[in-house]
Amino acid sequence: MAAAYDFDLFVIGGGSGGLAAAKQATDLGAKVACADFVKPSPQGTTWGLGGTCVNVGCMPKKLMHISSLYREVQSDAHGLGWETKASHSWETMLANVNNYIKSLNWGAKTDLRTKNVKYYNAFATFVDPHTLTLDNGKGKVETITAKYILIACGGRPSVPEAPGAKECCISSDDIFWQKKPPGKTLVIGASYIALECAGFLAGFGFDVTVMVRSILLRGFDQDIANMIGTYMEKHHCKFAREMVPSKFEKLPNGQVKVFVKDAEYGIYDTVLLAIGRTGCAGWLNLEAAGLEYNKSSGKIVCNDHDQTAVPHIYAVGDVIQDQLELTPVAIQASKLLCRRLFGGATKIMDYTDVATAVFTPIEYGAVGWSEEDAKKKLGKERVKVYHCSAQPLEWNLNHERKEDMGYMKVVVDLAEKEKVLGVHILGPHAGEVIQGLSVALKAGMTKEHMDDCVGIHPTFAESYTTMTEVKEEGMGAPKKG
Ligand code: FAD
Ligand code: NA7
Repeated sequence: MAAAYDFDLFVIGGGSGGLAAAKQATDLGAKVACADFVKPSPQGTTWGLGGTCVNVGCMPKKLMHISSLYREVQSDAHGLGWETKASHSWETMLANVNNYIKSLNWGAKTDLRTKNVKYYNAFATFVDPHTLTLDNGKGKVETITAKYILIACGGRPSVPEAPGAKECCISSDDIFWQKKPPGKTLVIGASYIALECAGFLAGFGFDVTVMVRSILLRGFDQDIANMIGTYMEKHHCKFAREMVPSKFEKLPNGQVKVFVKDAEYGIYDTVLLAIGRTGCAGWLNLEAAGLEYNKSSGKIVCNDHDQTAVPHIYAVGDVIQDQLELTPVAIQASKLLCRRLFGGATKIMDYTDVATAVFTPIEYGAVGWSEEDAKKKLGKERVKVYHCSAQPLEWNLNHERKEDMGYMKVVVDLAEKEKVLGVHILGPHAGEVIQGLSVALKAGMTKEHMDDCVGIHPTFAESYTTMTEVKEEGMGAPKKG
């Protein structure tokens, strides 16, 4: 008897979530296909298989961040006896980063072929709840059916209403592929993509200003957000506070004139928008599947089993409403979903206490609640905050860094034997440090566990094992731990 559907699972989107789902499902014996198609950015940038993380997100961002840190590392090295200072080539970095990304695109495609996942380089839209059309953009249109459909189409950078924004500005979809050095740059937005991009551009020596509408790093611990701002300001990055652009105009020489309240604010070689991201659900003709989505966020509501309002249609990753937009989150949710669909498993995604890092020039790693969150959720009386400042050893010998400080904060619940609710670290390799602490936090660590732990000397992170100072209400960072 012929199968009722062409595929057991059809995945829309070959990014972090989609590829993980396709591979997990096929490993469990399902007949799987995946469509990935990249619509060019308004500036015409496009890329290969692998989604945001690989092409225009985590990977190029982290490589450029690491590259930019070498400026400070060289200055530290000077204090340790090294004489020379090297110069940086945007063009060389870009060519090498782009070639590396292309190798990842190739690897992703080979992976699908090896695992017998049918890959369509085509744009998918719904015809009915079990049927999709696949348009390869070159005249080939196919129709397929699937028992289960997984929407993993991610999101794209939002564009503000201000006239000229679309024509004059670039976004994170462009900067990692832009062959020309960006020059004098205005970054608009103050969340982590904005600050990370501003940070690495300033690190390369470009003249960079960040235009901030309200606060830095909304949703993150605000003491630390402000310390990042102070550090970046000291390290070659300017901030224009409480401002939004009202208009953009392209000048004949290609530069962009930026207006605030319709008065000229400045002229820039590059204006980079990083004002958040919009889900791509609006592209899928979801109405044909009987599925609704949030028209302003472009996202889909799912239950805790990743299931949409149409039971055989699921969604994971950045396209889900009100969830963390992070690669490992999309991957984990996808794998667990496919194990439930095809492997008889029952475990669902746990979105709590997911560790994250902000790769600003001084890195920030966090897991669990911020001080603000903890006090809002439990009340001020129940929350105690330990903190300390510490200086990485190598900064001590660099006279330009005498004032630079790292910082750590541990938020605990007084009603639960000082169970740790949140850990925050600001300093070198914060992402690496917080990853280990996130396991401990997940396992129910208390402050006593931290105190009982013997530190590794001399490291920056050892300060976690010796924290005694309690943060009083309204207190800033202590001078030195
Ligand atoms: P995506 O990876 O975006 O994949 C979706 C794919 O579907 C895309 O290829 C898209 O073109 C395709 N598609 C869309 N519609 C269709 C359609 N109709 N038919 C076919 N294909 C379609 N996360 C971290 O964990 N750490 C970081 O350091 C980090 N840094 C970031 C830096 C930047 C600048 C950005 C933008 C993001 C960063 N992220 C980071 C977030 C991370 O990249 C995303 O959370 C992750 O890629 C989401 O995966 P996804 O599978 O949901 O979607
Ligand atoms: P976020 O986290 O959504 O933050 C958006 C930032 O842009 C934030 O600072 C906003 O300021 C600011 N914003 C939003 N709209 C505007 C307008 N119209 N004008 C000026 N500034 C604005 O975005 P990101 O891009 O950093 O990250 C998105 C996700 O992608 C993130 O979770 C990653 O995991 C991947 P506000 O604080 O609202 O005043």
